[in-house]
Amino acid sequence: MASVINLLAYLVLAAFLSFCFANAEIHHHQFVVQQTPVNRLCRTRSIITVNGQFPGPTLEVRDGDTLVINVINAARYNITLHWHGVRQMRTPWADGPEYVTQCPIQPGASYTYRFTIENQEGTLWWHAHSRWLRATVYGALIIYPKIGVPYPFVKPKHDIPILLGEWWNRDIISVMRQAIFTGAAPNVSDAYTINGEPGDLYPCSRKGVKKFIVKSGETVLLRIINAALNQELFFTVASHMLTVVGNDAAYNKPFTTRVIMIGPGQTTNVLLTANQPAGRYYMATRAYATAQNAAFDNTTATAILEYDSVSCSSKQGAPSTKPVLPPLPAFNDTNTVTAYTNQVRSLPSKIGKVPVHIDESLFFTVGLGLVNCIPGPRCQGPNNTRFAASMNNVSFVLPRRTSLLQAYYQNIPGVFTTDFPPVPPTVFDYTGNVSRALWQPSFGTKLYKLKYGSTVQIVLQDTAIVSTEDHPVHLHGYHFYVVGQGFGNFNPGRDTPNFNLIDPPVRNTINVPVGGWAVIRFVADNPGVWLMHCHIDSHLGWGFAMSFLVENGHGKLQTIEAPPPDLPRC
Ligand SMILES: *[C@@H]1O[C@H](CO)[C@@H](O)[C@H](O)[C@H]1NC(C)=O
Ligand SMILES: *[C@@H]1O[C@H](CO)[C@@H](O)[C@H](O)[C@H]1NC(C)=O
Ligand SMILES: *[C@@H]1O[C@H](CO)[C@@H](O)[C@H](O)[C@H]1NC(C)=O
Ligand SMILES: *[C@@H]1O[C@H](CO)[C@@H](O)[C@H](O)[C@H]1NC(C)=O
Ligand SMILES: *[C@@H]1O[C@H](CO)[C@@H](O)[C@H](O)[C@H]1NC(C)=O
Ligand SMILES: *[C@@H]1O[C@H](CO)[C@@H](O)[C@H](O)[C@H]1NC(C)=O
Ligand SMILES: *[C@@H]1O[C@H](CO)[C@@H](O)[C@H](O)[C@H]1NC(C)=O
Ligand SMILES: [Cu+2]
Repeated sequence: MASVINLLAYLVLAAFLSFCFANAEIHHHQFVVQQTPVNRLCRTRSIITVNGQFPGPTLEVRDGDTLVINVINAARYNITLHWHGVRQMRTPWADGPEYVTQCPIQPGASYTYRFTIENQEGTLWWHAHSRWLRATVYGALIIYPKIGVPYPFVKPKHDIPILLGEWWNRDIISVMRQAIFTGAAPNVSDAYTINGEPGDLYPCSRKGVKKFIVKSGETVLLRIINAALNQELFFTVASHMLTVVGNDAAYNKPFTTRVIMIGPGQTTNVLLTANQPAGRYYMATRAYATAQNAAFDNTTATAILEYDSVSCSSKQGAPSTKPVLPPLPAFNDTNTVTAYTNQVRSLPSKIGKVPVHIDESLFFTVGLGLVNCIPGPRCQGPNNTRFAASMNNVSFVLPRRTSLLQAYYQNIPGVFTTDFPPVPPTVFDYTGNVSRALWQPSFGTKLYKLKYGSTVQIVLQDTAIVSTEDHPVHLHGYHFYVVGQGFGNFNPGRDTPNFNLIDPPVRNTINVPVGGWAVIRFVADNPGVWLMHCHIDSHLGWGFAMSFLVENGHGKLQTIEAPPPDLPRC
């Protein structure tokens, strides 16, 4: 009898396993990084692309699938690719940030990224993680639910990926090099783009304007990705309400809004129902800029949402109607941003358990700094300085000899230290009038070590050094719960009791409010070296980063996999 039951149990288990694995697919792709001529804003210039496409190829997978992406570098720059928001459980070798988890893929070389999507659904994206190359090297990564698993909302008729970007008339590496040379802020972009096109409010852009066709009455899913290099953005669609259903590959309780704000690195999934009179409506995006006295690109990119009945009649010779331009908030409208942000609540049934007991309580100040220098061409920051940025006053310096992960895995000494401070080295009025004596950060390659499985809370506190500013802070290898947010200095006595432990947003990139703070929690259940940084690339270049070193736990499932044989060498 017992053996019959055992046999039955075995058969059920076998059927279950084969059901699970039969559904998981392995997707092979070849990504050739190359120079590609494109024409924008009345001029042709050669940009770096993947497979000649701008934006790059869209990857479409299901939860549980494996991606095998062979990257061939046929361009003249070092490059790496990052799969933004993918947890990379035990596969930190495939994460991508240059000199953090790998050495760059040099011109003529190749590397194969191999990773599995584990328990993630929604919109993510991929981009270069090597100097500023992500300005043009990026694409969408769409993760559908497993076969038979429904969305927690009405199934959209189709998906429209919307990639917001930034365009420079000059070669992006020259823009970066000039900023590195002078120490001043980099030149701002010349245009924003929607799926690679600036839209018809810019010169010479009418022909390329992106058009998205919808049928009257249908509901579509816009998968909005902010791929801009240095700019947080507002996004809206004329006359249509947006129903927000997901952020950074996590579902939220649906709510409607006219406008969203999205930081670089973030994604927002919104449902849009074509319930307006048949016509043509602009989608528009422009800056949310919070730094004081800082230049920003004040232009507006557009694309067109077009009802199909209008497309048909214009094909038959009827004059096409001029699209309606929607209003957008003022560039510094933080009230609108706060009201929007406060509406985001996750779907508790989809997010697992929010950590309540905290093992590691960390407090990181984040923001800019200035380094004094001798007046001259390399000292063009404000009042004889060069710009810097830091977390807990440490401006992050990347190693050059090898990557942090390789140094850790192979026990190479002298590449990093593990003394990143858990709290600010100096306590001061972070968002007040900060003494000039505190503005110059220290420099180092400091990691913070976490035990496998520890529960972590980080208070991210903006500072007023140089200027307060809204910073999109991204953590690699994890998503986290955003349990609180506010303005001014974080006050544990006042603010902790107000934490949301019921339905906090789940994200991989959090906009730390201008002159304020955000508190995140996560469980350190993914061993490896994981970069945390501002997703504004100019701030990252100035040192706004740190890394966690998460130790292995017990057994194979809690241990980093061996490095792939083709891992690039420095
Ligand atoms: C940056 O802008 C300045 C002023 O407009 C211009 O002179 C310079 O050539 C620009 N540099 C680059 C690299 O675009
Ligand atoms: C930005 O441009 C708009 C017009 O598009 C203008 O009204 C506004 O004053 C500009 N703002 C800044 C700060 O330049
Ligand atoms: C936004 O900027 C305008 C100047 O363009 C200024 O008059 C206004 O006070 C600013 N608003 C906020 C909330 O900072
Ligand atoms: C630079 O100096 C001027 C004049 O002293 C001052 O008004 C300004 O605030 C200073 N800027 C910075 C960023 O320190
Ligand atoms: C900020 O503090 C400095 C001295 O540390 C003082 O000279 C300055 O007036 C203060 N500024 C404001 C706006 O309070
Ligand atoms: C950062 O460190 C530098 C160098 O030790 C020091 O001069 C500065 O006051 C520190 N600033 C803060 C905010 O801790
Ligand atoms: C490209 O990467 C190699 C290996 O790390 C390095 O030696 C070289 O300096 C890099 N080139 C540039 C331009 O950064
Ligand atoms: Cu930043």
